[in-house]
Amino acid sequence: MAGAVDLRRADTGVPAPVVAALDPHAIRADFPILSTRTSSGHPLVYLDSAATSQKPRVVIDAVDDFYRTYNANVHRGIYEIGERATAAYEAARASVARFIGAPDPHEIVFTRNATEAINLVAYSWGRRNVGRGDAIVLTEMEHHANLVPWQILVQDVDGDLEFIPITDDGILRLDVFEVLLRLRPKLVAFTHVSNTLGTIDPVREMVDMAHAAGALVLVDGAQAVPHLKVDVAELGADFYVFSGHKVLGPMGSGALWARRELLEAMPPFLAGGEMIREVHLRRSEYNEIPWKFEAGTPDAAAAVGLGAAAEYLMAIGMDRVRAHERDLTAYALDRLATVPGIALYGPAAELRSGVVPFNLAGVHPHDVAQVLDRSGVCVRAGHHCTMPLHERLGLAATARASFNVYSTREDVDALVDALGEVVRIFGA
Ligand code: 7TS
Repeated sequence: MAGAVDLRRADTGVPAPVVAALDPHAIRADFPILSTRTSSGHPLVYLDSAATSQKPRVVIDAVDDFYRTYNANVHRGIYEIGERATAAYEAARASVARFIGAPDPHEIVFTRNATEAINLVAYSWGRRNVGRGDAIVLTEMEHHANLVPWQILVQDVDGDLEFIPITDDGILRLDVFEVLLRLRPKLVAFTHVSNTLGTIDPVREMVDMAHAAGALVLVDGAQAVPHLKVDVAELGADFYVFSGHKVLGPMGSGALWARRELLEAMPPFLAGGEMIREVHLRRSEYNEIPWKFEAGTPDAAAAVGLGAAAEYLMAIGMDRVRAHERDLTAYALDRLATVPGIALYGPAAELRSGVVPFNLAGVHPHDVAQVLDRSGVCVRAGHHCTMPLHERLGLAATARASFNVYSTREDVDALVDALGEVVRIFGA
């Protein structure tokens, strides 16, 4: 298959773990949904965590407790529950800051998701700093959320987009990146982890290269924060974004981290209440960061839930999460390689996060997903919001299994068994 790499020959050996092993079976007990059954009576085998993660009880309880015992708007109620809501919202910001190594909680802006965070930067920073003829460098593996906002920006300001290509096994071509940097781009924006191939990109190295060429760097951490220990100070990027719902948090929660000087210099993105200090009929003075970027009533309950998710994962330890997922991914690559007619895409287990895209010869991925669903196995099928990457690999679509801290070898075994059923039905 053009552009595809058959991983059956790849070395999927896993280095000896350097951290105490994590027991996903014990962890599963924290996730109520994982002990449910589908309407066909099968236990739920959830292998679509790259789309959204399941939620542990501490997160569900944090949201529930917000609404049951102290629901009030934040930053305005001069009464007990209003002050409690504000304190919980700001405590969640501090938890998120610690979780991703941000030196100052005021550098964390709550957003609805990664998409909104990227749009915030594209509209606010982008329209001030990118002009006619200026280049922005992206990669061929970006999610549409880290592509379309930049397309709109360069269309508006008459700038240019350039793309770092990938190798056939989904690794960024840093030799080409080096050449693209000679264009002196204003911004380099790339994903920390590919949502389709699982490739873990060398952020620190790319940040150093970009900074040496005078570019700022935005990292899309939507698929990294749930699976790796992320320390934005160590990575050295200028902007880092992620979605709360992929990292065990509620839907509608997410964050932008940026260096204080950048946030202070940026104009507001959305305007209205909350983001102002003083308003007159013809002009206003804006609030301090981060509230300058949080116009209107925020989803405070979701933010509180995200704070609980961050605390939960810090208690487990992200090194252990990574070790578990690396081990499980190696196991999945080995087991899936035994399915007749399967093609696996992406790099070897040690270079990827817990994402395994595949195709069965002669079967459309939507049909694969539908038959798997009959056995309670949830995978995503389609282009996973990476149409240019699929085009690059010469694929119309793929099926994708993706893991999280609660995923087990039994989940992988159930997937492999159900794929056997697909092969029987379609004679692949
Ligand atoms: N960036 C990456 C790398 C992503 O994987 C996603 C969502 C986004 C940005 C956007 O996140 P949102 O929360 O703002 O929508 N990725 C996927 C996926 O792989 N399957 O469903 C959503």
